[in-house]
Amino acid sequence: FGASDIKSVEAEIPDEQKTAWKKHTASGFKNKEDFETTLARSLYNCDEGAAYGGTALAFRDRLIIDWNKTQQSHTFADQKHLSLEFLMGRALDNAMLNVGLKDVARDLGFRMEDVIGIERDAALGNGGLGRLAACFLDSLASLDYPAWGYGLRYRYGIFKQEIINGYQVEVPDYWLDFNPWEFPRHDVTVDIQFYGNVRKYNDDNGRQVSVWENGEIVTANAYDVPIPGYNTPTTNNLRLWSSKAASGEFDFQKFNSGEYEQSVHDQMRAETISAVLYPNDNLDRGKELRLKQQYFWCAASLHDIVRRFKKSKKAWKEFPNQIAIQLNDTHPTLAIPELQRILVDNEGLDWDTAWNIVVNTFGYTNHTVMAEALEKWSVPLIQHLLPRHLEIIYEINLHFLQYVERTFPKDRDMLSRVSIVEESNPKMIRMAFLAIVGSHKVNGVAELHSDLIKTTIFKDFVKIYGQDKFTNVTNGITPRRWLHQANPKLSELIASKLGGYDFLKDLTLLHKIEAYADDKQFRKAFQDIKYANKTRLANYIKETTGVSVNPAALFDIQVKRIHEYKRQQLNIFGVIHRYLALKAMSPEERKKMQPRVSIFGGKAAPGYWMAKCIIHLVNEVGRVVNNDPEIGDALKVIFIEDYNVSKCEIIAPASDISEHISTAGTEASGTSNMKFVLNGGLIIGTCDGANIEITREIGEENIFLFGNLAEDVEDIRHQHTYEGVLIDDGLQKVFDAIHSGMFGHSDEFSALTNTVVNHDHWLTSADFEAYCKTHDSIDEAFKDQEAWLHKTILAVARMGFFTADRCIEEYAEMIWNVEPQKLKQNGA
Ligand code: NBY
Repeated sequence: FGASDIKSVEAEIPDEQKTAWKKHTASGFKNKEDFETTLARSLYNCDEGAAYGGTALAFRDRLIIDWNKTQQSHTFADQKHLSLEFLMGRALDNAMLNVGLKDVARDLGFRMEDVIGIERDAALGNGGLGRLAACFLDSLASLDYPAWGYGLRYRYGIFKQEIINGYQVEVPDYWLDFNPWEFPRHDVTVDIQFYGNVRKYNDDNGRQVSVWENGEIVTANAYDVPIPGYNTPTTNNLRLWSSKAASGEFDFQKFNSGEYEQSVHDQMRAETISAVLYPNDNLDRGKELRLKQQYFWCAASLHDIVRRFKKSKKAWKEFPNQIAIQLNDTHPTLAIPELQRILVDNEGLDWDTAWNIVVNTFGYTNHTVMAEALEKWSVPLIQHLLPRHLEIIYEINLHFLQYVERTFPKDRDMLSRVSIVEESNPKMIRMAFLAIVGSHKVNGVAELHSDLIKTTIFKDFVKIYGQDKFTNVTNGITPRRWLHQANPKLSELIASKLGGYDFLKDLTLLHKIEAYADDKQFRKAFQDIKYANKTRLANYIKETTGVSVNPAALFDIQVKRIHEYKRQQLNIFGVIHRYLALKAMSPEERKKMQPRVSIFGGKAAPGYWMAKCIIHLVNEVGRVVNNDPEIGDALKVIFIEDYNVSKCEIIAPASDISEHISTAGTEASGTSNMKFVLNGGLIIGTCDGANIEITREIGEENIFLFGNLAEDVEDIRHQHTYEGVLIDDGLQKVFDAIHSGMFGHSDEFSALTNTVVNHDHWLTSADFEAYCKTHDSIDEAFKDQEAWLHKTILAVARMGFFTADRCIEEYAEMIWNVEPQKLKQNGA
């Protein structure tokens, strides 16, 4: 927190509080002076900001002890998670929960929520992919797996979203002012090379050797973040790399020869590499700086991994038995040619031996089938930035294509279809293909998605490698953060029936609350908790938007990145449809309607025009509807600004219905669907991603599914192309209302309506009627609160499968071949 964020509270602190402070801080600070010097303030002049600082530092010190023990005991064998994104959210609450001292912290005399609320989110990610990485870290530590995460220490995380006059405005997220959760490791640095040239010579044995030289050097500095497991001393490590200009003699020479300005300029150029998180989700932009980030982080991480392995003095062939590296999407794919380069060029292994090690080390997780999101890099760009890697990629491709040719001698087209090098102008490297060729396992993130990758984008690779290389690990979420931390009262209610909190480590135990689905008292308690959570969200909405919403209304929530494939436009068109219907009713009829609050939240990538139009429309509809005296509580439309992890912790427990309505076949899995159901909300969704497995687990009578199926989407798109789009009657009325200027100048939204009329790639019209009807049946169902509660309780009871712990166990068994390593109590 910056000094300016802290309102200094001069008032005397009550005596009990001073005592509590002293008692508590005793675990983290030697004495009052120690505390004061750490925080540079008087103990008796302490506001929430200082309370946060003190508490965080105290808990951090607790973590360090277990962290050191864990790192000493996990010497060399590790899983490594390479992810460009870790969407961690806040750490303090989680640290207190995992260390089991949350109650102690309550003694401090502050409202814990206020103290916790001071912390800024560590928002080093865009959306589901980054959050998944964070949930996996929590599960790995909680299950005692020796594992490290490797990422980039962005100076600016995902931008902060402000809504000004209904439009999204992006504000930089400078989050590092005060971050007690990271430890700079001044002794851990790696020099990373870019550009330069490749020199070849023959060594004494006549073997050709390649040397990559004369490049520009940037230094990677390590910052470590402790990752505490729940109810275990295991504390793993997240290592984030920060870029700095290399500070070798070279720089001093420059400095001494009077090139002071140049040397400062070099410094800034180097620091740019880890400066900012690219804010695109599911879109590949091909910027040079992004490629630099990728190589910088892959190379630093691999260097670190290899350095640790070499200390073990084991033979190279042991490398894949000691180390498993999981690639979170294709962003870390350069790690594949980089490891090959290290083994061949630096360690002198022959190509095939090295390649065998590489393939057995890596696993690749795919998160999308959408063409626009599949990463490609132009050959001239790679040639310029990483000349030796390009040679290696070509050689990998040569060996691969020779194999394909031998195996499928008659299928000449196959070679160009599967080639890692796309023969376009300029030529492009297809990163997903490189990731498949360089990994021993490839997985999708939900059953439908894993099937789709095998039958569409990676079909040929299934022919080449066989079915066994391709597998599925359906995503999950950590119940520690997403149930216990976000919804402590529900967690407590469940614990009261299950005789404790074991379910937080074995979520399948939840099935035991099925027995209470018909229990009057339990239902009442469950309902009261939902109402309290909705009230908390209503208060937050009032504070931040000024709009009053009734907690008794049906809360209908869609929060996620804004994307056409996720179809927030379908939702807002549906809301307009409802508004028009309400307007056409008599006041008596309107009174009979189920009151609703439609809540939206999510960021649009700054360059994604259509997504920004959707945000604008939601805000304009809200402005009109919320101020329409005829409508009152019957409908409210809210856009929650700057949706992020910590806001999700307030939002997820407060839904009656949440929306997961992507065009079938486009949402790889989705994970917020799991969060909402686990917190006692039902969902409206398409047959897409993990919705399908959620339906299988909780029962189709407990979910509202609608819309065309994935297998029919292509045919419908074809129809659109050849016969034009048929606009649904109800949707036409919505478009007419928009065109009439009801929600402001209609030009502002013409892109949104035109795209539906012209090709409707996302099937907004084709699914519209079914969508609206399903919402009508939700209104009906909600009226019978007892039946509704029955459904929600059963749904919660059956969500055990969707814990991230289960994912980690599946990865460990199918892909990494590793076992947990429990710390002995004495820490040995
Ligand atoms: O990953 C999401 C999927 O859309 C979602 O269905 C799935 O549940 C989740 C976890 O598996 N993907 C996602 O969040 N992707 C990104 O955020 C992302 C970020 C950057 C880039 C691509 C995708 N990029 O190319 O820069």
